[in-house]
Amino acid sequence: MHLGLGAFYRAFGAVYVEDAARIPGGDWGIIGVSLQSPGTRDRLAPQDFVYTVVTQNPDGGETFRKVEIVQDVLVAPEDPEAVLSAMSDPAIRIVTLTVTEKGYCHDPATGALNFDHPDIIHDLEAALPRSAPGFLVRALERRRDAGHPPFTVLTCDNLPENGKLVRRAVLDLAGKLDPALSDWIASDGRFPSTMVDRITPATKSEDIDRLAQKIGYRDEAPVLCEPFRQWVVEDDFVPAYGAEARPDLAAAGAEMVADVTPYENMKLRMLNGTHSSLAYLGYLAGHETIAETVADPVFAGYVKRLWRDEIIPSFTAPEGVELEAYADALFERYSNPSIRHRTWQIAMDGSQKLPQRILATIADNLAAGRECPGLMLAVAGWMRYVGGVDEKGQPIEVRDPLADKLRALSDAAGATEQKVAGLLGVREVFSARLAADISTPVTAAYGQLSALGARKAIEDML
Ligand code: CS2
Repeated sequence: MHLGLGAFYRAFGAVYVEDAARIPGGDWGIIGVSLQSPGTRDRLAPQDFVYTVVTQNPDGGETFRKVEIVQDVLVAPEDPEAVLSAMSDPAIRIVTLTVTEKGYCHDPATGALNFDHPDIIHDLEAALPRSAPGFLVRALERRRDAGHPPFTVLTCDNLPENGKLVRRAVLDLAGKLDPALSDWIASDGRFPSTMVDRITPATKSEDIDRLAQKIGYRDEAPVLCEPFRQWVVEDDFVPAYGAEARPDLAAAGAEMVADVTPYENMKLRMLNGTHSSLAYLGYLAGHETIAETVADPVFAGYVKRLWRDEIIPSFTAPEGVELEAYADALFERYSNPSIRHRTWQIAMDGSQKLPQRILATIADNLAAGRECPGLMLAVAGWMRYVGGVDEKGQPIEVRDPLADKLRALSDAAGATEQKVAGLLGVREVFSARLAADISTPVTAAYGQLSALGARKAIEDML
Protein backbone atom coordinates (compact mmCIF):
# COMPACT_ATOMS: atom_id res chain seq x y z
CA MET A 1 0.00 0.00 0.00
CA HIS A 2 1.11 3.52 -0.59
CA LEU A 3 -0.05 6.47 1.50
CA GLY A 4 -0.07 9.79 -0.37
CA LEU A 5 -0.32 8.80 -4.03
CA GLY A 6 0.95 12.05 -5.54
CA ALA A 7 2.89 12.65 -8.74
CA PHE A 8 6.26 11.91 -7.17
CA TYR A 9 5.54 8.35 -6.09
CA ARG A 10 3.72 7.58 -9.32
CA ALA A 11 6.76 8.69 -11.33
CA PHE A 12 9.20 7.04 -8.95
CA GLY A 13 8.46 4.18 -6.53
CA ALA A 14 5.63 2.79 -8.63
CA VAL A 15 8.01 2.45 -11.58
CA TYR A 16 10.56 0.51 -9.50
CA VAL A 17 7.87 -1.72 -7.99
CA GLU A 18 6.43 -2.40 -11.43
CA ASP A 19 9.84 -3.31 -12.80
CA ALA A 20 10.41 -5.61 -9.83
CA ALA A 21 6.97 -7.18 -10.28
CA ARG A 22 7.86 -8.11 -13.87
CA ILE A 23 10.78 -10.22 -12.71
CA PRO A 24 9.78 -13.91 -12.48
CA GLY A 25 8.28 -14.54 -9.05
CA GLY A 26 7.61 -10.85 -8.54
CA ASP A 27 3.98 -11.01 -7.52
CA TRP A 28 3.43 -7.45 -6.34
CA GLY A 29 0.90 -4.67 -6.78
CA ILE A 30 0.12 -1.31 -5.21
CA ILE A 31 -3.04 -0.04 -3.55
CA GLY A 32 -2.84 3.73 -3.29
CA VAL A 33 -4.36 5.85 -0.54
CA SER A 34 -5.10 9.56 -0.72
CA LEU A 35 -5.11 10.99 2.77
CA GLN A 36 -6.73 14.24 1.71
CA SER A 37 -8.68 14.72 -1.50
CA PRO A 38 -10.33 12.40 -4.03
CA GLY A 39 -8.76 14.12 -7.08
CA THR A 40 -6.18 11.44 -7.96
CA ARG A 41 -8.69 8.60 -7.48
CA ASP A 42 -11.28 10.43 -9.58
CA ARG A 43 -8.86 10.87 -12.45
CA LEU A 44 -7.35 7.38 -12.25
CA ALA A 45 -10.42 5.22 -11.62
CA PRO A 46 -12.06 5.74 -15.06
CA GLN A 47 -8.79 4.66 -16.69
CA ASP A 48 -8.41 1.55 -14.49
CA PHE A 49 -5.63 3.23 -12.49
CA VAL A 50 -3.31 3.08 -15.51
CA TYR A 51 -1.35 6.26 -16.21
CA THR A 52 1.54 7.51 -18.31
CA VAL A 53 4.96 8.48 -17.02
CA VAL A 54 6.39 11.11 -19.35
CA THR A 55 10.16 11.42 -19.21
CA GLN A 56 11.32 14.80 -20.45
CA ASN A 57 14.78 14.91 -21.99
CA PRO A 58 16.94 18.03 -22.19
CA ASP A 59 16.76 17.99 -26.02
CA GLY A 60 12.97 18.38 -25.86
CA GLY A 61 12.30 14.72 -26.64
CA GLU A 62 9.88 12.77 -24.45
CA THR A 63 9.43 9.07 -23.76
CA PHE A 64 6.19 7.53 -22.55
CA ARG A 65 5.59 4.58 -20.33
CA LYS A 66 2.24 3.19 -19.23
CA VAL A 67 2.32 2.17 -15.58
CA GLU A 68 -0.20 -0.53 -14.65
CA ILE A 69 0.90 -1.55 -11.15
CA VAL A 70 -1.74 0.45 -9.23
CA GLN A 71 -4.77 -1.72 -8.50
CA ASP A 72 -6.98 0.65 -6.59
CA VAL A 73 -6.99 4.04 -4.89
CA LEU A 74 -8.78 4.57 -1.57
CA VAL A 75 -9.67 8.01 -0.25
CA ALA A 76 -9.12 8.06 3.50
CA PRO A 77 -11.49 10.90 4.51
CA GLU A 78 -14.34 9.23 2.58
CA ASP A 79 -13.85 5.80 4.13
CA PRO A 80 -11.12 5.45 6.73
CA GLU A 81 -12.43 2.00 7.66
CA ALA A 82 -11.74 0.72 4.12
CA VAL A 83 -8.17 1.99 4.39
CA LEU A 84 -7.61 0.39 7.78
CA SER A 85 -9.05 -2.94 6.76
CA ALA A 86 -6.93 -3.01 3.60
CA MET A 87 -3.81 -2.18 5.64
CA SER A 88 -4.64 -4.98 8.07
CA ASP A 89 -4.67 -7.63 5.33
CA PRO A 90 -1.57 -9.80 5.83
CA ALA A 91 -1.11 -9.85 2.03
CA ILE A 92 0.08 -6.26 2.48
CA ARG A 93 3.77 -6.58 3.25
CA ILE A 94 4.90 -2.98 2.90
CA VAL A 95 3.34 0.42 3.46
CA THR A 96 5.28 3.07 1.56
CA LEU A 97 4.66 6.76 2.20
CA THR A 98 5.00 10.10 0.46
CA VAL A 99 2.94 12.31 2.71
CA THR A 100 5.39 15.26 2.55
CA GLU A 101 7.30 16.64 5.50
CA LYS A 102 4.22 17.94 7.30
CA GLY A 103 2.40 14.61 7.00
CA TYR A 104 4.43 13.09 9.84
CA CYS A 105 2.93 15.58 12.32
CA HIS A 106 6.29 16.01 13.96
CA ASP A 107 8.14 19.03 15.22
CA PRO A 108 10.66 19.75 12.41
CA ALA A 109 13.24 21.23 14.78
CA THR A 110 13.35 18.17 17.08
CA GLY A 111 11.79 15.24 15.18
CA ALA A 112 9.39 14.37 18.03
CA LEU A 113 5.70 13.73 17.34
CA ASN A 114 3.68 16.88 17.95
CA PHE A 115 0.96 15.93 20.40
CA ASP A 116 -0.65 19.35 19.92
CA HIS A 117 -1.23 18.66 16.23
CA PRO A 118 -5.02 18.66 15.65
CA ASP A 119 -4.89 15.38 13.69
CA ILE A 120 -2.90 13.68 16.44
CA ILE A 121 -5.31 14.96 19.10
CA HIS A 122 -8.09 13.49 16.97
CA ASP A 123 -6.30 10.18 16.41
CA LEU A 124 -5.70 9.66 20.10
CA GLU A 125 -9.42 9.81 20.73
CA ALA A 126 -11.07 8.33 17.66
CA ALA A 127 -10.89 4.74 16.41
CA LEU A 128 -10.75 5.88 12.78
CA PRO A 129 -7.68 8.02 12.21
CA ARG A 130 -6.86 11.01 10.01
CA SER A 131 -3.08 11.29 10.09
CA ALA A 132 -0.47 9.03 8.47
CA PRO A 133 0.98 8.02 11.88
CA GLY A 134 -2.61 7.33 13.02
CA PHE A 135 -3.31 4.96 10.12
CA LEU A 136 -0.02 3.15 10.63
CA VAL A 137 -0.62 2.67 14.35
CA ARG A 138 -4.26 1.57 14.10
CA ALA A 139 -3.51 -0.84 11.26
CA LEU A 140 -0.57 -2.31 13.13
CA GLU A 141 -2.80 -2.69 16.19
CA ARG A 142 -5.31 -4.71 14.13
CA ARG A 143 -2.57 -6.90 12.73
CA ARG A 144 -1.22 -7.61 16.17
CA ASP A 145 -4.69 -8.40 17.50
CA ALA A 146 -5.27 -10.78 14.56
CA GLY A 147 -1.91 -12.49 15.08
CA HIS A 148 -0.39 -11.23 11.81
CA PRO A 149 3.14 -9.86 11.44
CA PRO A 150 3.48 -6.09 11.01
CA PHE A 151 4.11 -4.56 7.59
CA THR A 152 7.38 -2.83 6.82
CA VAL A 153 7.00 0.97 6.87
CA LEU A 154 9.03 2.40 4.00
CA THR A 155 8.96 6.18 3.92
CA CYS A 156 9.96 7.96 0.70
CA ASP A 157 9.88 11.53 1.97
CA ASN A 158 12.85 13.89 1.90
CA LEU A 159 13.63 13.86 5.59
CA PRO A 160 16.88 12.97 7.34
CA GLU A 161 16.88 9.45 8.78
CA ASN A 162 13.34 9.21 7.51
CA GLY A 163 12.91 5.64 8.74
CA LYS A 164 13.88 6.61 12.29
CA LEU A 165 11.62 9.64 12.09
CA VAL A 166 8.51 7.70 11.10
CA ARG A 167 9.38 4.97 13.61
CA ARG A 168 9.53 7.56 16.36
CA ALA A 169 6.20 9.08 15.31
CA VAL A 170 4.56 5.64 15.27
CA LEU A 171 6.05 4.54 18.61
CA ASP A 172 5.22 7.89 20.27
CA LEU A 173 1.60 7.60 19.20
CA ALA A 174 1.28 3.88 19.92
CA GLY A 175 2.91 4.40 23.32
CA LYS A 176 0.15 6.83 24.33
CA LEU A 177 -2.57 4.41 23.21
CA ASP A 178 -1.14 1.12 24.42
CA PRO A 179 2.44 0.67 25.61
CA ALA A 180 2.34 -3.07 24.80
CA LEU A 181 1.50 -2.22 21.19
CA SER A 182 4.43 0.15 21.04
CA ASP A 183 6.71 -2.61 22.38
CA TRP A 184 5.45 -5.09 19.77
CA ILE A 185 5.99 -2.61 16.94
CA ALA A 186 9.45 -1.75 18.26
CA SER A 187 10.50 -5.40 18.30
CA ASP A 188 8.74 -6.88 15.24
CA GLY A 189 8.27 -3.85 12.96
CA ARG A 190 10.83 -2.46 10.54
CA PHE A 191 11.30 1.10 9.33
CA PRO A 192 14.12 1.20 6.80
CA SER A 193 15.36 4.64 5.78
CA THR A 194 15.51 5.56 2.11
CA MET A 195 16.96 8.21 -0.14
CA VAL A 196 14.66 9.01 -3.05
CA ASP A 197 15.45 11.20 -6.03
CA ARG A 198 13.61 12.14 -9.18
CA ILE A 199 12.59 15.66 -10.16
CA THR A 200 8.85 15.61 -10.82
CA PRO A 201 7.22 18.96 -11.65
CA ALA A 202 3.45 19.25 -11.18
CA THR A 203 1.34 18.33 -14.23
CA LYS A 204 -0.70 21.22 -15.63
CA SER A 205 -3.90 21.00 -17.65
CA GLU A 206 -2.06 22.19 -20.76
CA ASP A 207 0.29 19.20 -20.38
CA ILE A 208 -2.72 16.87 -20.46
CA ASP A 209 -4.00 18.44 -23.70
CA ARG A 210 -0.57 18.48 -25.30
CA LEU A 211 0.08 14.83 -24.43
CA ALA A 212 -3.30 13.71 -25.74
CA GLN A 213 -2.26 15.10 -29.13
CA LYS A 214 1.12 13.51 -28.97
CA ILE A 215 0.40 10.01 -27.65
CA GLY A 216 -2.96 9.48 -29.30
CA TYR A 217 -4.98 8.74 -26.14
CA ARG A 218 -6.22 11.01 -23.42
CA ASP A 219 -4.66 10.38 -20.00
CA GLU A 220 -6.21 12.56 -17.28
CA ALA A 221 -3.44 11.76 -14.80
CA PRO A 222 -0.06 11.66 -16.51
CA VAL A 223 3.07 12.44 -14.50
CA LEU A 224 6.08 14.33 -15.82
CA CYS A 225 9.65 13.71 -14.73
CA GLU A 226 13.31 13.94 -15.60
CA PRO A 227 15.21 10.90 -16.95
CA PHE A 228 17.33 10.54 -13.77
CA ARG A 229 16.20 8.43 -10.84
CA GLN A 230 17.94 7.05 -7.77
CA TRP A 231 16.57 5.03 -4.88
CA VAL A 232 18.83 3.97 -2.03
CA VAL A 233 17.09 1.67 0.45
CA GLU A 234 18.20 0.18 3.75
CA ASP A 235 17.76 -3.55 3.41
CA ASP A 236 15.87 -4.09 6.64
CA PHE A 237 12.37 -5.48 6.08
CA VAL A 238 10.04 -7.39 8.43
CA PRO A 239 11.86 -10.68 8.98
CA ALA A 240 8.67 -12.70 9.55
CA TYR A 241 8.03 -12.61 5.78
CA GLY A 242 11.43 -14.00 4.87
CA ALA A 243 12.34 -13.70 1.20
CA GLU A 244 8.84 -12.43 0.43
CA ALA A 245 9.19 -9.35 2.57
CA ARG A 246 9.93 -7.11 -0.41
CA PRO A 247 10.06 -6.91 -4.19
CA ASP A 248 13.46 -7.39 -5.77
CA LEU A 249 14.13 -3.67 -5.79
CA ALA A 250 17.82 -4.16 -6.55
CA ALA A 251 16.94 -5.94 -9.80
CA ALA A 252 14.79 -2.91 -10.61
CA GLY A 253 17.76 -0.59 -10.16
CA ALA A 254 17.54 0.45 -6.49
CA GLU A 255 20.67 0.41 -4.36
CA MET A 256 20.23 -1.74 -1.26
CA VAL A 257 22.57 -0.62 1.54
CA ALA A 258 23.09 -1.13 5.26
CA ASP A 259 23.05 2.58 6.15
CA VAL A 260 21.45 5.22 4.00
CA THR A 261 22.53 8.23 6.11
CA PRO A 262 25.46 9.40 3.94
CA TYR A 263 23.27 9.27 0.81
CA GLU A 264 20.49 11.16 2.56
CA ASN A 265 22.87 13.87 3.72
CA MET A 266 24.24 14.22 0.24
CA LYS A 267 20.85 14.42 -1.43
CA LEU A 268 19.09 16.60 1.15
CA ARG A 269 21.93 19.08 1.40
CA MET A 270 23.18 19.17 -2.18
CA LEU A 271 19.92 18.79 -4.09
CA ASN A 272 17.09 19.86 -1.82
CA GLY A 273 19.19 22.50 -0.02
CA THR A 274 20.08 24.27 -3.25
CA HIS A 275 16.61 23.69 -4.67
CA SER A 276 15.09 25.62 -1.77
CA SER A 277 17.78 28.33 -1.89
CA LEU A 278 17.21 28.82 -5.62
CA ALA A 279 13.44 28.66 -5.14
CA TYR A 280 13.21 31.57 -2.64
CA LEU A 281 15.85 33.78 -4.16
CA GLY A 282 14.93 32.88 -7.73
CA TYR A 283 11.26 33.57 -7.09
CA LEU A 284 12.09 36.94 -5.53
CA ALA A 285 14.21 37.79 -8.59
CA GLY A 286 11.25 36.99 -10.86
CA HIS A 287 12.33 33.56 -12.15
CA GLU A 288 9.52 31.13 -12.73
CA THR A 289 11.36 27.81 -12.94
CA ILE A 290 14.58 26.27 -11.70
CA ALA A 291 15.89 25.91 -15.26
CA GLU A 292 15.26 29.62 -15.83
CA THR A 293 16.94 30.48 -12.53
CA VAL A 294 20.17 28.58 -13.24
CA ALA A 295 20.26 29.93 -16.81
CA ASP A 296 20.84 33.31 -15.14
CA PRO A 297 24.65 33.48 -14.71
CA VAL A 298 24.39 35.14 -11.31
CA PHE A 299 22.33 32.23 -9.96
CA ALA A 300 24.53 29.68 -11.72
CA GLY A 301 27.52 31.20 -9.91
CA TYR A 302 25.54 31.21 -6.67
CA VAL A 303 24.56 27.55 -6.73
CA LYS A 304 28.07 26.42 -7.69
CA ARG A 305 29.50 28.46 -4.88
CA LEU A 306 27.01 26.94 -2.42
CA TRP A 307 28.09 23.43 -3.42
CA ARG A 308 31.79 24.08 -3.42
CA ASP A 309 32.28 26.29 -0.37
CA GLU A 310 29.32 25.70 1.90
CA ILE A 311 27.70 22.32 1.30
CA ILE A 312 30.34 19.82 0.20
CA PRO A 313 32.64 20.67 3.16
CA SER A 314 29.75 20.10 5.61
CA PHE A 315 29.34 16.31 5.44
CA THR A 316 31.07 13.02 4.66
CA ALA A 317 30.47 11.62 1.18
CA PRO A 318 29.03 8.15 0.71
CA GLU A 319 31.77 5.69 -0.08
CA GLY A 320 32.91 5.85 -3.68
CA VAL A 321 30.89 8.96 -4.53
CA GLU A 322 32.70 11.95 -6.00
CA LEU A 323 30.80 14.99 -4.71
CA GLU A 324 32.13 17.43 -7.32
CA ALA A 325 30.85 15.12 -10.05
CA TYR A 326 27.54 14.81 -8.21
CA ALA A 327 27.28 18.62 -8.15
CA ASP A 328 28.05 18.84 -11.87
CA ALA A 329 25.35 16.28 -12.59
CA LEU A 330 22.87 18.26 -10.44
CA PHE A 331 23.63 21.39 -12.40
CA GLU A 332 22.89 19.54 -15.65
CA ARG A 333 19.63 18.22 -14.20
CA TYR A 334 18.56 21.70 -13.03
CA SER A 335 19.38 23.12 -16.46
CA ASN A 336 17.06 20.67 -18.29
CA PRO A 337 14.85 23.18 -20.13
CA SER A 338 12.10 20.61 -20.74
CA ILE A 339 11.45 20.36 -17.00
CA ARG A 340 9.29 23.29 -15.94
CA HIS A 341 9.75 22.95 -12.19
CA ARG A 342 8.33 26.09 -10.67
CA THR A 343 10.24 27.94 -7.97
CA TRP A 344 6.84 28.50 -6.34
CA GLN A 345 6.24 24.74 -6.12
CA ILE A 346 9.56 24.11 -4.38
CA ALA A 347 9.08 27.14 -2.11
CA MET A 348 6.02 25.46 -0.57
CA ASP A 349 6.16 24.29 3.07
CA GLY A 350 9.49 25.97 3.77
CA SER A 351 8.97 25.83 7.53
CA GLN A 352 9.03 22.04 7.26
CA LYS A 353 11.95 21.91 4.83
CA LEU A 354 14.45 24.48 6.06
CA PRO A 355 15.85 22.58 9.07
CA GLN A 356 17.11 19.51 7.20
CA ARG A 357 17.84 21.19 3.88
CA ILE A 358 19.68 24.33 4.97
CA LEU A 359 19.89 24.84 8.73
CA ALA A 360 21.69 21.58 9.50
CA THR A 361 24.35 22.51 6.95
CA ILE A 362 24.71 25.96 8.47
CA ALA A 363 25.03 24.50 11.98
CA ASP A 364 27.76 22.08 10.86
CA ASN A 365 29.66 24.88 9.11
CA LEU A 366 29.48 27.16 12.12
CA ALA A 367 30.66 24.37 14.41
CA ALA A 368 33.68 23.95 12.13
CA GLY A 369 34.33 27.70 12.09
CA ARG A 370 33.32 28.18 8.43
CA GLU A 371 31.21 31.10 7.30
CA CYS A 372 28.33 30.43 4.94
CA PRO A 373 27.11 33.70 3.45
CA GLY A 374 25.27 31.98 0.60
CA LEU A 375 23.10 29.90 2.91
CA MET A 376 22.47 32.90 5.18
CA LEU A 377 21.15 34.67 2.11
CA ALA A 378 18.88 31.68 1.43
CA VAL A 379 17.45 31.85 4.97
CA ALA A 380 16.89 35.59 4.55
CA GLY A 381 15.30 34.84 1.15
CA TRP A 382 12.84 32.50 2.85
CA MET A 383 12.06 35.26 5.39
CA ARG A 384 11.38 37.75 2.61
CA TYR A 385 9.27 35.17 0.79
CA VAL A 386 7.05 34.33 3.76
CA GLY A 387 6.52 38.07 4.25
CA GLY A 388 4.17 37.57 1.30
CA VAL A 389 5.18 40.47 -0.99
CA ASP A 390 7.62 40.13 -3.88
CA GLU A 391 10.22 42.63 -5.07
CA LYS A 392 7.70 44.31 -7.36
CA GLY A 393 5.21 44.75 -4.54
CA GLN A 394 3.00 41.90 -5.79
CA PRO A 395 1.45 39.45 -3.31
CA ILE A 396 3.03 35.99 -3.04
CA GLU A 397 0.71 33.03 -2.50
CA VAL A 398 2.63 31.45 0.37
CA ARG A 399 1.71 27.79 0.99
CA ASP A 400 2.95 26.61 4.35
CA PRO A 401 1.28 25.12 7.41
CA LEU A 402 2.70 28.08 9.38
CA ALA A 403 1.92 30.67 6.67
CA ASP A 404 -0.43 32.78 8.82
CA LYS A 405 1.88 32.84 11.78
CA LEU A 406 4.93 33.71 9.64
CA ARG A 407 3.08 36.45 7.82
CA ALA A 408 1.80 37.93 11.08
CA LEU A 409 5.30 37.96 12.57
CA SER A 410 6.69 39.64 9.49
CA ASP A 411 3.88 42.22 9.36
CA ALA A 412 4.00 43.04 13.07
CA ALA A 413 7.64 44.05 12.99
CA GLY A 414 8.88 47.30 11.58
CA ALA A 415 12.58 47.35 10.94
CA THR A 416 14.66 44.53 9.47
CA GLU A 417 16.13 43.65 12.89
CA GLN A 418 12.70 43.04 14.40
CA LYS A 419 11.42 41.07 11.43
CA VAL A 420 14.40 38.76 11.46
CA ALA A 421 14.30 38.42 15.26
CA GLY A 422 10.58 37.60 15.14
CA LEU A 423 11.05 34.90 12.51
CA LEU A 424 14.12 33.45 14.21
CA GLY A 425 11.89 33.05 17.26
CA VAL A 426 9.77 30.42 15.48
CA ARG A 427 10.90 27.38 17.45
CA GLU A 428 9.30 24.91 15.04
CA VAL A 429 12.04 25.95 12.61
CA PHE A 430 15.02 27.40 14.51
CA SER A 431 16.45 26.10 17.76
CA ALA A 432 17.24 28.85 20.28
CA ARG A 433 20.93 28.16 19.86
CA LEU A 434 20.98 28.33 16.08
CA ALA A 435 18.78 31.44 16.12
CA ALA A 436 21.36 33.19 18.31
CA ASP A 437 24.25 32.00 16.16
CA ILE A 438 22.84 33.18 12.84
CA SER A 439 21.05 36.33 13.92
CA THR A 440 23.77 38.77 12.82
CA PRO A 441 24.54 37.34 9.35
CA VAL A 442 20.88 36.68 8.52
CA THR A 443 19.92 40.20 9.56
CA ALA A 444 22.64 41.58 7.31
CA ALA A 445 21.55 39.32 4.43
CA TYR A 446 17.92 40.38 4.88
CA GLY A 447 19.01 44.02 4.75
CA GLN A 448 20.88 43.37 1.51
CA LEU A 449 17.87 41.64 -0.04
CA SER A 450 15.57 44.54 0.89
CA ALA A 451 17.99 47.17 -0.33
CA LEU A 452 19.26 45.55 -3.52
CA GLY A 453 16.87 42.78 -4.51
CA ALA A 454 17.85 39.11 -4.64
CA ARG A 455 19.84 39.14 -7.86
CA LYS A 456 22.02 42.09 -6.96
CA ALA A 457 22.46 40.88 -3.38
CA ILE A 458 23.80 37.58 -4.69
CA GLU A 459 26.05 39.34 -7.16
CA ASP A 460 27.44 41.47 -4.32
CA MET A 461 28.05 38.44 -2.16
CA LEU A 462 29.82 36.58 -4.96
C1 CS2 B 1 11.92 19.69 -4.30
C2 CS2 B 1 11.88 18.16 -4.33
O1 CS2 B 1 9.68 20.37 -4.13
C3 CS2 B 1 10.76 20.30 -3.55
O2 CS2 B 1 10.91 20.75 -2.43
O3 CS2 B 1 13.13 20.09 -3.74
O4 CS2 B 1 10.63 17.68 -4.53
C4 CS2 B 1 12.85 17.59 -5.36
O5 CS2 B 1 12.46 17.89 -6.67
C5 CS2 B 1 12.99 16.10 -5.21
O6 CS2 B 1 13.36 15.79 -3.91
C6 CS2 B 1 14.00 15.54 -6.21
O7 CS2 B 1 14.27 14.24 -5.90
